[in-house]
Amino acid sequence: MRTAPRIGSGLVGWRRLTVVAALANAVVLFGYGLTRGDREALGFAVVMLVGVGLLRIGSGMLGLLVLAALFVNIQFWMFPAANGNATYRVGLADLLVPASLVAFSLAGFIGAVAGLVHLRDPAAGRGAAAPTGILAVVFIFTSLGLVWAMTDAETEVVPEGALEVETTNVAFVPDSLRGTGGELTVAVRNRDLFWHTFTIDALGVDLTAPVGRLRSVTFEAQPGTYSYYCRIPGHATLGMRGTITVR
Ligand SMILES: [Cu+2]
Repeated sequence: MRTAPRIGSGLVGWRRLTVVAALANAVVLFGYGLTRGDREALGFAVVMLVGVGLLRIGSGMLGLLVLAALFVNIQFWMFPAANGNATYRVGLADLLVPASLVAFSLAGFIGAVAGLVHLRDPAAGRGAAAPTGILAVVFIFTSLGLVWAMTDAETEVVPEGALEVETTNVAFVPDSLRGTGGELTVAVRNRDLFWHTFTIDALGVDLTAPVGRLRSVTFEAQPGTYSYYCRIPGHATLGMRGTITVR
């Protein structure tokens, strides 16, 4: 029997597709995390590699389950961002990074699910896995490319008189805002790879800001001090909170 090329630790078929997709995701996440100083991207890259390591344990079921869950998670957060960024003509990195993560995660998810279905046969998908993976990646890039090509570029500007906040490395900058009572507008620019929200429970404010995008919200506020935070699980705990003082 011919030995398969040693990509993905000598795995073949669906398992190799899963590993190649996970490694491709890890490379993108590490690259983005290191260049932008994005801790969350680095964390995701590490978890991806842990998932690949788990494939070596027993039948590999745990690894396939963990990787399938990670791929779904990335799809869930990245697809709207990739699609939105294709529409809004943001910088190339903010377009290509989410797009490639979505593409690799779709390929990886197919590999992981097929690997789970054929759990007893680790060599399953020997002929089908590579073309399937390539098709998945081509499909995503073609769809997003069409969205990009068929929509007019729109620029996002900070509304007149708005208070500006940036989200960077899972933190609000600045973490304190001042405004005068009545109608207030806050513009939030997301500089991270993951979604954030600008949420003020007391005022019913809940703005979501996708990757690399600017979003603004206008609301009424009586004089007082209000706290704002990001409601994405874990972000407020990591320090994503601030206060707005209204005079
Ligand atoms: Cu957040």
